[in-house]
Amino acid sequence: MALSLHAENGHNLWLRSKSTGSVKIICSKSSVTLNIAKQELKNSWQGKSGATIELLVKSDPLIKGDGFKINSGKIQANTELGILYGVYELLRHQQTGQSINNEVSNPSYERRILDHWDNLNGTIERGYAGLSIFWHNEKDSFTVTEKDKILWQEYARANASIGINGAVLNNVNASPQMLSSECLKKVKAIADVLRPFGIRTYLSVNFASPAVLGGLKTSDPLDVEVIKWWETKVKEIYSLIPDFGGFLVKANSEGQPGPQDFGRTHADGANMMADALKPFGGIVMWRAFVYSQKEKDRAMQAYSEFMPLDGKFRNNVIIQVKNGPVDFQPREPFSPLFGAMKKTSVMPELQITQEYLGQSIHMVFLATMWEEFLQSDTYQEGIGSTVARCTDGSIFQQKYTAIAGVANIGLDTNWCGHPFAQANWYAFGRLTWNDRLKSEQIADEWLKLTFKPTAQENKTETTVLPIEWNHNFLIPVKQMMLESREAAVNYMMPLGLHHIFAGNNHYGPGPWYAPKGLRPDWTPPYYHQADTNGIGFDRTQTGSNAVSQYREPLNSKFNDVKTCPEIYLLWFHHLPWNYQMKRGRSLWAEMCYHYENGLKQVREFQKVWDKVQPYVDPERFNLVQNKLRKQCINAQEWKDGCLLYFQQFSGLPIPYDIERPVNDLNDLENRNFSKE
Ligand code: GCW
Repeated sequence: MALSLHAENGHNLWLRSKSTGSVKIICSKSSVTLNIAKQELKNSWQGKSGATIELLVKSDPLIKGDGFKINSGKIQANTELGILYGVYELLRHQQTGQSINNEVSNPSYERRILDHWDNLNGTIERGYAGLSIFWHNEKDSFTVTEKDKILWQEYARANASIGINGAVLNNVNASPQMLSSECLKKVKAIADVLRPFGIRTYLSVNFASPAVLGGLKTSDPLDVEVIKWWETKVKEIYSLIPDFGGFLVKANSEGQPGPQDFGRTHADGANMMADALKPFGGIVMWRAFVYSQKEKDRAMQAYSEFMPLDGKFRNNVIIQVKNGPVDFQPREPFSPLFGAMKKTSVMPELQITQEYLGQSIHMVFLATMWEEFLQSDTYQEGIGSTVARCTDGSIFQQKYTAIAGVANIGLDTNWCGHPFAQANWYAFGRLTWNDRLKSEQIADEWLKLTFKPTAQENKTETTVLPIEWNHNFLIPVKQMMLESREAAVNYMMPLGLHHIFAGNNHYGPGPWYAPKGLRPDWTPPYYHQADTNGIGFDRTQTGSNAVSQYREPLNSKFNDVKTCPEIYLLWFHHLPWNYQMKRGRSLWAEMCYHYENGLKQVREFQKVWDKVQPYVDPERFNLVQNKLRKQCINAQEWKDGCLLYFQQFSGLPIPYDIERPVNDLNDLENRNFSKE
C-alpha cells in the first residue's frame, strides 16, 4: 500500500482539513467573530454537500458563558464567541467521525489561559521550539510586521479551535519594561489581532515596576504614590486595550521582588493591584510558587505561606497554584492548597512546555498526567472533591474560575518542536473546556485531526480504508501516547522520586548534582536523601510532616507506608534499600525494574513508529523517528546514571535479568546535558 501523502511541516496543527462539499449558512447577524465562524464552516465542511446550518445567537438557560447548543443543523449560543466554539466542535465531529446528537457544551473554567514565558529579547524561558512569536529582540522588540500579524492570527485561531480564551504575553520573571508606554502599544497591536478569536490579553508584571520603571522611591504596596502609579498605569492599559484581562504576578519567589520586600504580605500586594484593576473588570493571578531556603521542606511552603491568608484576598484575585507542591515534576501528588483555600479563588497552573519531561526531544503525552491531577480526590468537602471540582466552581462559589498552562509554543515551523508536543497544547485546551474528558478521547481526536490522510489524499487509487487506518495507525500510536508519560516516570524518577535532574537545564539525570555553595533545595540530594540506609524524603508525621497538609483520609493514607500508593512512596517515605515491596521484591530491585521497563517502553515506541511509516508523510515520520532515537539514548542515560549512582549507596547488585548499563557513571557525571 502506498498513499500519496503530502509532506507536512506541521504548521497547520490539528486544523488541516479542507472542505469536501458546500454548506448553506443561515445567520441573521454579522460581526468579525461571526464572519470567522462562517468562513471556517465553508473552508472545512465535511458534512453532506449542500446541507444547511443555522447559527443563532440567542440566550438559553442551559447555555453558560461562551458555551453552545448544537445539533446537525443548528448551533445556538449566548455569545458570538459561543457560535465560533460551536462551529469548531461541529467540524471536529465531522473530521473525527463522531455523531452529532443534540448536545449542550459548557466550559468547565471561565478563563482558559496560556502563559507564555517569553522575554522581551525574544528568548523563551523553558522554551524548546524556537524564539518568541511575540517579541523579537532587544532592538526591534516593539515593531510589528505583517508577518507577525499573520502568525498571531494563526495562533489565535488554533487556540479558539480548542477553547483557549486568554494569553499572558510575557514571562512571569517579568521585565519592568513590559509596562513602558512603548511596549504597551505593541501589546495593543497583539490584542487587536487576538480579539476576534476571543483571546483576551494579560501581562505578567514586575512588582518593583513603580520604582524601576516609574522612578518612585519605593514599590511598597501601601504607599500612596505607588498605589497611584498602578492606578494610572492600569488606566493607560485599558485606554489601549478595553478588554484587557489583568496581571499575572510572581512575587517573592526565586529572586523576584514582592510585597515582603517592604514588610507586607502577599495579600497586601495582590489587593493593591486588584483594586486598581477592579473598575475595569480586570483580575490578578497571584502565584503561590514560593519557597525560601530556610524552610526544611520545600514541598510545604506554598501551603504554609498562603493558608493563613485565606479569605484576605479581594474577589478579583485568583491564587495560581502549580499542580504539584514542588515544581512540574514527572509525577507529584496534587498541591494540598487545592480545596483547602475555601474563601479564596484558586486556579491550577499546568506546564505544557516539557521542562522536566524531555523538552522537545521526548514524546510524552501529558493528558494522562493532567487527568490524574484533575481527578485526584482532595476529600476537602467529602468524597469526590476532586481538584477539578474544587477549582471549576462545582464546589466553591468562586467569583472567577480559571486554569493556566505554560505554553510550549515558539517560532519553529511546527510551533512546538516535536510533532507530538502539539498534542499537549491541544490536550490542554480540550481539558480546560471539559475537565472531565478522558485522555483516550483527546489522543483519539488529535491523531485523527493531525495524521489522518486528508480527503484529497484519499482520492488516489490507493485509498486507505478507515478501518485499515484505525487498525494499523490509530490504535498502536494512541496506545503509545497513553503509555508515554508513565514510561518517562519509569526511566526518570519512578516510585515518587523527584527533582533529580542535572542542574539548570533539567533534561538529563543528575542525582549527584550538588555544587558547593548552592542552596540545598536546588540540588537533587535534598530530594532523594539517598544514603547507605535507604532512599526517599521523609514527609511523614515523624519527618517533615508534609502529610499533615492533606485532609483525612489522605493524611493517614500517605503517612502509613503500608497504605501510601507506591507511585508516591519515596515522595513521602525514607525507606531501607531492602524494604519489601508489594510485589515481593526489595525496594532496590523494584527501582531497577522500573528504570529497565521505562527504557524498554521507549524501545517499543520506536518499533511502533517504524511500523506506521506507510501512513505518515516522510517529513513528520523522519522527525519523530529521529527524536525517538534521541529519547532512547537519554532514557538509557537516565537508567544507567540513576542505577549506578544509587548503587553506590545500596551496595546491591542490579538484578541479573536486567540489561547491564552501557554508560559509565563517571562519564555521565561529567557530561553537560544540553538538550541535544
Ligand atoms: O520550574 C521553574 C523553572 C523556572 C521558572 C519557575 C517558575 C519562570 O525552572 O524557569 O521561572 O519554575 O515557575 O516561576
